[in-house]
Amino acid sequence: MKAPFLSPLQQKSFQQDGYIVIPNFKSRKDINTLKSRAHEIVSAHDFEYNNVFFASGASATDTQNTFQNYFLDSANKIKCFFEQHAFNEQGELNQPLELSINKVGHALHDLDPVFDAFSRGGKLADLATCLGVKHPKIWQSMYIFKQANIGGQVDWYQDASFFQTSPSSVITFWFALDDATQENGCLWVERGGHNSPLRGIFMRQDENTHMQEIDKTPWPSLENAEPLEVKAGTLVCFHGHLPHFSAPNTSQNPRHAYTLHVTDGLALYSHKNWIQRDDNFPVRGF
Ligand SMILES: O=C(O)CCC(=O)C(=O)O
Repeated sequence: MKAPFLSPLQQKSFQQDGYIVIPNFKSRKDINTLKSRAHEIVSAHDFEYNNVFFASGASATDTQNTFQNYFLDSANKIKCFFEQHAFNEQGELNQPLELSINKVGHALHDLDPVFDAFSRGGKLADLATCLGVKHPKIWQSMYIFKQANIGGQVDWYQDASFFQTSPSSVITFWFALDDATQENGCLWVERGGHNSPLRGIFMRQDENTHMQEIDKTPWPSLENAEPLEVKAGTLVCFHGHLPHFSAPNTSQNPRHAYTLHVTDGLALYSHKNWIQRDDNFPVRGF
């Protein structure tokens, strides 16, 4: 019989800590292939929306609505999002386009063959089994650039807020594509924090979304946060209730990462989650 991908000790540490760090999961070649493809996608992207977004005269409400529609429309497509600090006051880019993108999402894994190949395979399927996911369903993918100098902060949150299932089942697969350090904005986690309650639910109602507070448990203090400084090629898997954040990138180096959000098909997927699929575009596993 084939040995499980994770040893019993590793499985236990995932259950205790709420996350696991697996170095050398992806090869340099795999990473370079993904990076090149991301570059091609950004170069070929239609940025008309962003011209609208930053056109002078657009009211804050118009801007917010345009962004909201663009965001919701990206659920099952491939769309690019700018870094918040990419533009000057005139709405012009401060740096070249390819150094201005915050992320690409959210269905790369199903719509692009290169991303599909990176996101699937026996190794990932075996790993998911070891993490307790019996019927993996990949709902979302994001290529996160965390650009040098302008890569923005991601505040504390829990991924189960966005992917509710009953019982809770979402696990995040976070692939480091560059060495991640405290300077370039590595992930920070609260070890064991997956045992804390879910603080909020990201709700979609028609064309509106909001984060509804469901529990007042405060976010961890920095003293209880652990930086995950990892090498390119490392895979970090974490539980949907694990509080995590990433600080701004204040360095000269980008911190690219690729993430998959995966639930168990045996759990009931909420119809309120912002990403939904139907028979024309079914959710698939590894
Ligand atoms: O890579 C980051 O900076 C944050 C990513 C993240 O929190 C996630 O994908 O859940």
